[in-house]
Amino acid sequence: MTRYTSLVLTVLGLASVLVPATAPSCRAQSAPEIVRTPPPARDDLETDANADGVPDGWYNARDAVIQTTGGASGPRFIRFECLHRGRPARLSRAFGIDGRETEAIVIGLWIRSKNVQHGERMGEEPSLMIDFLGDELRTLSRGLMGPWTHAVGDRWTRVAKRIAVPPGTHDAIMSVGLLGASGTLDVDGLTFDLIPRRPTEATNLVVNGDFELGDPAPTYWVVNGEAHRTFPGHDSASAVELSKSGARVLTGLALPVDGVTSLQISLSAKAQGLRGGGGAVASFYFLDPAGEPLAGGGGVPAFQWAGSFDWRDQQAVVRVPQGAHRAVVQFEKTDGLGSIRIDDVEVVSSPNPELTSWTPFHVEDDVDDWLKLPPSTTIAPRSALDFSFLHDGHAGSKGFVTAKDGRLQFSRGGGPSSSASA
Ligand SMILES: [Ca+2]
Ligand SMILES: [Ca+2]
Ligand SMILES: [Ca+2]
Repeated sequence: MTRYTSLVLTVLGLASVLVPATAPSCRAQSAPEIVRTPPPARDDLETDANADGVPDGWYNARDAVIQTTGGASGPRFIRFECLHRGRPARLSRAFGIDGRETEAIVIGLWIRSKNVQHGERMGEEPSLMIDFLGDELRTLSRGLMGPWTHAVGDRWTRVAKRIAVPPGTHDAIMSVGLLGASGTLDVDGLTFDLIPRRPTEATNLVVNGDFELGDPAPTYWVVNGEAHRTFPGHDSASAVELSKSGARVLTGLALPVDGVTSLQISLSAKAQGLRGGGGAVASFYFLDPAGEPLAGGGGVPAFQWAGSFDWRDQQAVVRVPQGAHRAVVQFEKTDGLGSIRIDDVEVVSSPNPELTSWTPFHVEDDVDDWLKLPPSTTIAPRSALDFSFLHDGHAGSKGFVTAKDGRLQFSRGGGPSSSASA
């Protein structure tokens, strides 16, 4: 059975759950609207009051067993265990979402996996899918998390994703599990945040500066040299960690910096055993309107870190050079000694943060268009602006590198090589 058919069957099976027995088979125009329960803010999978072996609120369990110790959030969690590829180990949950009021749902969960082998068909991989249903339970769109493969090991890993909700949505059906892969997948501590359909202004030019979004690589960041999200973060679930030599993360600021005098960067950092002479650095790189690095192309340092220290808040102001159009902020570890964790990154224009206030996620172009970098012959190989590691082969054959849905892509289609998204 393909993933698609199995989902259709799931949906059909659910029709009886979602449509009350007394309702006519079609949603009558005059009938009062049925408001279904929204998802809980969090579900730690701790309760099985009716002792049916399935966490309360969930159904459609297959090869899913409640474990009573060792959870990521409270002792209990769900283990999917399956020896045979093609057998869809899973668990499902349905809830109401009013797409007129909710523009997105942020789903977070703790996962870990062992001995995972893909199923024989496409899509038979550990993942989470959520279908948004409109009138007459018609599927309007599907959101996906995962597949969780090599990037997730047998340590609890936090994944979280912002998934757009179509305006006509009434209900959502979610399934999580191995979904056709063999091996073991553990799941705990789900959170559901409904984002209201209301524009919210922000002055922070960094998207996902708190590193809470990631699946598991941090969304909206370019990751290189085995930089990765780590848990816990600074008063939060997640931060980013650089430990190997050459590990770096970078992101383009959401808006152009023409007319901006200076940029103020603030963040929290925690280090362990860094080299004395500055084992890790935070820098800005500035690009002209053609996407070329400004004269010299070198980074403008904001922080240099050395030694060991507990979480501390830091702030610096960096002048925007003449002719700069775009800016990239980058954290890099220059050698293999020690490690550094970074969280709560905020970059605002200085002295007036309001100068570059914007509405994240609302103006499609703001997010999907940033970091469009034309090919350059002047970028030093292996420097921060050398994006060649994103190229699959003939550089430029698929268009410029751009961002879409939080991942880097080529403007003429196709994703970057695995090093960018893994
Ligand atoms: Ca739990
Ligand atoms: Ca139960
Ligand atoms: Ca964080």
